[in-house]
Amino acid sequence: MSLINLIEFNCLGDDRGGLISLEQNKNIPFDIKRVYYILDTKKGVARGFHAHKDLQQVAVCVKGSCRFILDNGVQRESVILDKPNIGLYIDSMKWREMHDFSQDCVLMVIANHHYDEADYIRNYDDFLTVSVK
Ligand code: T46
Repeated sequence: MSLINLIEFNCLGDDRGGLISLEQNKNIPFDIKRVYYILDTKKGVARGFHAHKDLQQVAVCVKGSCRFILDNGVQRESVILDKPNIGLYIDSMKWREMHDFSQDCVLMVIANHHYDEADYIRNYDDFLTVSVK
């Protein structure tokens, strides 16, 4: 089974321009507790390199592009996000890395929990120990 789960959002735009609406438990498959966005990422910088014990997220590249790697400890897959109407669903216990940010990239992430550093697994060997059982 693929690790890459993409959600396509309806485009509600008209001749005035674009509009996309995100709603909890409708096109976002969980209760929304937090939204953050990553922008102005410096050239050549990669981010992520962690997993979450208990966090679901949907990542949307609302402007520009970046490449996600998702890894469950056995499989590793890559996807380019470059459309504001496409969300990448990221389940808990998936190692994630973000690479190849375009200069104009604005990556918005919707999460089902508040920020909690204790939920992060930031060491890949620790991740493998708990994920591959
Ligand atoms: C993820 C990927 C896709 C906060 O204080 N609150 C927040 O909501 C977030 C997301 C981060 N922070 C702090 C924690 C660190 O001191 O901001 C700093 C940078 O966070 P981090 O290095 O974890 O950022 P990324 O880009 O590596 O990862 C982020 C999310 O943290 C993570 O949950 O799945 O984006």
